[in-house]
Amino acid sequence: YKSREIERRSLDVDGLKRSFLEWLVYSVGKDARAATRRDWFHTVALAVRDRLVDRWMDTTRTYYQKDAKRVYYLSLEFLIGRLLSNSLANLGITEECRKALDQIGISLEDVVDAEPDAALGNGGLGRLAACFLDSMASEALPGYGYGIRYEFGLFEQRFEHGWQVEYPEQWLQFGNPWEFPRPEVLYPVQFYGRVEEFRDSVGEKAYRWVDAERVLAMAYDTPVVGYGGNTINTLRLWSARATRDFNFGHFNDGAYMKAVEQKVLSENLSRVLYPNDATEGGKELRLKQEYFFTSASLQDILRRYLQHHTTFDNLPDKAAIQLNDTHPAIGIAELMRLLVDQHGVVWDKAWDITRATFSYTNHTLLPEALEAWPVRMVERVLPRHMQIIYEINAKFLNRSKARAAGDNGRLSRLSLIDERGDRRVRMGNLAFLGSHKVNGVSALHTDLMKQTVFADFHAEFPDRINNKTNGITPRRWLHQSNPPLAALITSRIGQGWIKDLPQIKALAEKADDVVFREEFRRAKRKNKKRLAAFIARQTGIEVQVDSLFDVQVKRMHEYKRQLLNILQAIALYNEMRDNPTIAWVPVTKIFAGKAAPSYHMAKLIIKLINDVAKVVNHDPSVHDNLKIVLLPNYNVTAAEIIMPAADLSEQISTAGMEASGTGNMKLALNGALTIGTLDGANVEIREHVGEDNIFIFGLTAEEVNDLRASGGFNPREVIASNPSLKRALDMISTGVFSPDDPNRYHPILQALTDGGDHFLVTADFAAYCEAQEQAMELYRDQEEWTRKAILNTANMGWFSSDRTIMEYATEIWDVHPVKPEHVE
Ligand code: 26Q
Repeated sequence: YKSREIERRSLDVDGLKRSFLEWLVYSVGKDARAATRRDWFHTVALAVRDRLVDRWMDTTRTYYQKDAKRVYYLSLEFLIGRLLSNSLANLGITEECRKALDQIGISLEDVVDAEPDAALGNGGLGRLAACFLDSMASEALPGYGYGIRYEFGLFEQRFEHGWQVEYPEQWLQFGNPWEFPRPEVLYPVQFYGRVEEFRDSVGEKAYRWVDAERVLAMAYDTPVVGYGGNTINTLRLWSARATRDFNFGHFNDGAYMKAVEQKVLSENLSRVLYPNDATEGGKELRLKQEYFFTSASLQDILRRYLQHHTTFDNLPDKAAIQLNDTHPAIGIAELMRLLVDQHGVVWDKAWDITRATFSYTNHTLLPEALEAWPVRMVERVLPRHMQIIYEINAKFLNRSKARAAGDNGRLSRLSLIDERGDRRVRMGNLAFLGSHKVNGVSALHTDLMKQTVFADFHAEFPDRINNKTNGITPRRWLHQSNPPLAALITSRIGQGWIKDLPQIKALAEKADDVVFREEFRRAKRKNKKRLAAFIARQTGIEVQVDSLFDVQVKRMHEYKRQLLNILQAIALYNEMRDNPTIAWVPVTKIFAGKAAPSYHMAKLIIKLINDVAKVVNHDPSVHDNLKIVLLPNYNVTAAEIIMPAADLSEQISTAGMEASGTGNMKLALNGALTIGTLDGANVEIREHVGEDNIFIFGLTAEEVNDLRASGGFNPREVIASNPSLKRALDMISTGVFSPDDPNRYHPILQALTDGGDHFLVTADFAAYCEAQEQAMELYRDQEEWTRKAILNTANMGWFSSDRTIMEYATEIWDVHPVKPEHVE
């Protein structure tokens, strides 16, 4: 046994190779001749997993023995992507693994490519949660992720005749080698039923939730490997299981089949991720998902706490719970219920404990995206929670009344219940009130929170709102995804930057070094070739590697203004055709992103981009100087190929609408120059990279606000006075891009004109085109472009999620690094 254990831990080429061959035969059940790529992926993943387990258990045991304060990151989304190359890189055994596979005649890249992309999230919010897991483990913070183990991740996007079509994403189809099912970690979660009042042992009024339906939450654990492999934390995802209580009692025929059917249906709870990254108004299943995973997580957190404690007085000293948006905000009422109803804590004490334990991150100001559940639904699905919310609200409004004298609107705005129309529970207000800290995700966004959605709460609790500008993990987003640039950087400044990104600043002085610039360009070119091959494989479009790669990759949303980008592409197309003798800078416009399945306008913009691409890409008169590509099925895996290859990063949201953005950071870190508005974290990116190294254009958030307030903006006038914009819109409206259906884009044109152009596409068009021209002009001067690209990479150190997570740790959680004690 001893030698076998050592073999399972061995990190050298020989040990790895022996492990692979053993796993292939005895666990995957194939011999090397019959094994498919997928078999090899499972083989390698299981062998690598062996190398994690000891250190994983050491980490968990150390936290337990020290009774360390833990942070629990509650999120309905974890967009983690593939884990094999991540685990190898963080363990530092990528090359050993490559050699071991080489000796068997297998390519590591092929094996890595056989892993499905774990897409348990929509976009920025879910990917941020994944970056935070990486940073917590790399900073040795005792951090746990809690979420749902969706059977179906975010849908697979295909284009059929240029239209988005959604297919189920079956990432678990062939099994998941990274997860450990924990069938013994099982918690009951209830729904429906009613509340009974009774007198407790000392004659006080008390409540119990009865006649409810029950579902079980079963845990699946995935190890989260920190850089260097010393800390290995846990991501615990819950899966819905039917209770077995239908085995008790007997049924007549019909009732039996109905009962079984009920049980089967209850497992639908964890079936699928909601694909909306903004709003999914009032869907009961979504509310049930939110409560399901929140309740299971809180039960688990309390169970762990009670291993060392007998009262709840010290809960806030041992557990910090972070709410990733309002999606788990029902947890505030649930913790109150668990403390008061289940554990007999008195209300006021329970409230103090709850507030000291929770904190809340807001990710959006869009009014339509703020969760507000109908009171009627909450009453029915979670009757006891509705009572608790009323109680919290009554006590709060009573206290605030004194100070709200003379201002009736203020009290109704502070209320947890929106009384206008059908009554709704404002989850943002609940999250704010139940937390000791509330944060925004960029400096501008945090300021706007104070001025808009939470203005009244900010007046009431002036110390509660704080900023935590987002970040990205340099491990996945530079070290793993950009090997040529990572190697170049390490060759000049060592590898300290991987764990301490601000060290990358040392590259700045190399921006003036011709040789370094040449090498930097060569790395970028390698990445562009890889992306060009990927584009050809995915779309059949051939692009010029030396053209300017102009990249906009993100969810499709009107506020992100892919429409502005494609309109500029049409204008550029026209100029190129009008002036065929000019030596144009060749441009490749690369788009990628999914639209929510019910978001018709976003889907129509996808179709427009595909239609424009078809015309432009086949027009010989532009001499291949312009290509337009819309890549299907954007996900983390595609992002890892796209980010390193970009020259220009499109961050062009209507100012005031993008809370932060994180793709902007990935692109700038990989040496793309940003063209963008002063929105979200773009503002801070400009401050760090310097205004000479970024293309800023357009209205500011304040100007947008004023313009809308004054009502003094007429898009028709703007269009009439800008011939190139007018021409582009006329081409769309006359069916140049949709000869089969000339009226197809009427809704888009309508929104830009009679609709009042809510996202100010026409208002920013001229400024945007000017900034684009500056970018193309600069690109002619490759030395100057490269210099600025290097300065972007060199100045992005602050945007590491390690910095972000340490700010949360010290300023919100009071959680400290705990180094695992490894035992032999
Ligand atoms: C809500 C209710 C019902 C169904 C779905 C949802 C839902 C799901 C996902 C609402 C919002 C989201 C995701 C939001 C999101 O990704 N926001 C982005 O968060 C990033 C990280 O902070 C920011 O960088 C982006 O600016 C912000 O748009």
